[in-house]
Amino acid sequence: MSILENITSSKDAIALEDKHGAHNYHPLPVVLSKGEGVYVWDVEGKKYYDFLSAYSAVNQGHCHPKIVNAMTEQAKTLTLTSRAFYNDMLGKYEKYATETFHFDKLLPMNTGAEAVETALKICRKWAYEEKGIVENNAEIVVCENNFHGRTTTIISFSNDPVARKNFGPYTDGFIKIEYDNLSALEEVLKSNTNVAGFLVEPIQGEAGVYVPSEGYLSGAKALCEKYNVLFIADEVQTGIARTGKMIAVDYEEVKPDILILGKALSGGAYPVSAVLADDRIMGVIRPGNHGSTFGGNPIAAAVAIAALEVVKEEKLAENAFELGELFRDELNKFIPHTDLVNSVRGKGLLNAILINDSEDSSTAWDICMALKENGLLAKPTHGNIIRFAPPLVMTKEQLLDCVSIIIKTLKEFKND
Ligand code: IF1
Repeated sequence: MSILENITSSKDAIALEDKHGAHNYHPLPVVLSKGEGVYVWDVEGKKYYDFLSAYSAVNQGHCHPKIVNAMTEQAKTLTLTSRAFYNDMLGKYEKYATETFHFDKLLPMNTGAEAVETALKICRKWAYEEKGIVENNAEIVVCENNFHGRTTTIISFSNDPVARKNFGPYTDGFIKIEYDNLSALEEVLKSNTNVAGFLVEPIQGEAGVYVPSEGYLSGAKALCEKYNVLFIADEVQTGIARTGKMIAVDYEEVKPDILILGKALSGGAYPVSAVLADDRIMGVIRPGNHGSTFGGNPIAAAVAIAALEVVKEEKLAENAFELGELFRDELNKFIPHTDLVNSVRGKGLLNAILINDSEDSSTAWDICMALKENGLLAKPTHGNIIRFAPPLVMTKEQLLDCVSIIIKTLKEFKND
């Protein structure tokens, strides 16, 4: 009998994972077995609004028929060739995506972290071969409280002890500065001629949905141009219409030198990530420099085309913009009437509320548990911040229903 047949309860499923799986997450105690649009169902059949969207990977909604159809049709035809040979889907995807985001070239990868690593490698190689920095001396500027993935190099420049400690020795060549601080960036670019690039999240997601000051991104890009440094935008979480624009840097009309995409590039159906750049930068990559077994596979290509078409056809960026404004307006009307929430912040449908309690309190978690009971799934980021990121296909009525669930839950919450 297949193992799948005897998961009859959430309790069973949790026990299986607990016994057989590495404990690298602490999930909310809910076991999901079905997803459709903005809804997910647990093993017992309870229905929830999904207000996390798998960390902004399911922007197009769960199991979007167009994306699922593209995936299943391709899966029945040709799944993987490796890049040892050409396939008939990759070129189509590369053309569609480079025209969508206005770049000359795309390098296809699978996870966000792989795409970040790819961008770091391209930046360093450009620094040595085009900028003329002495080999092995390139520095890349990053921001405090960044999150760019979990590889050894990426956590080398993290300041989150839980993500970093006991994974050394660490990779050299990174300089950390304060986020949303242009003079700190100018200071380091003025005093260090070995800087190759500046890697930044247009909104810091995991840090707690920190939206930088107006003008920060355009100011940073201008400084990068002034000092011949590559502006590298990590839009893995903020991209693909999540913040109310196709990519978040569009708010300041900034064109990154290197653009990193992932998560909703596939609508959450399949691991697809990508690095985009113009020829003057991507041209440093030659055969044998970089790759991956699954990077650019036919299923990924078919899924990504469909996922991007859905974003355009269903005007998801416009919807995220409007519903985000509505969401923050409604919560800002409520916040003066509660001492549980200090503020709400975000752009489009990437938002978070700040809970009025210490970082190490369980209040944010307890509120998420109460939200779960009331049919809405969300999870705290750091300590006292709860991220709210529903699929972008949400309707106004559904959003207002979610707002009433959140307000009802906060009103009833007993912080004992
Ligand atoms: C976890 C959140 C964290 C990302 C940005 C690259 C990556 C991510 C801006 C790497 C991934 C995920 C990873 C997941 C939790 C989630 C996350 F902010 F989205 F909530 F951790 F910060 N750049 N973010 O946000 O992409 O390799 O995961 O495909 O690792 O716990 P990935």
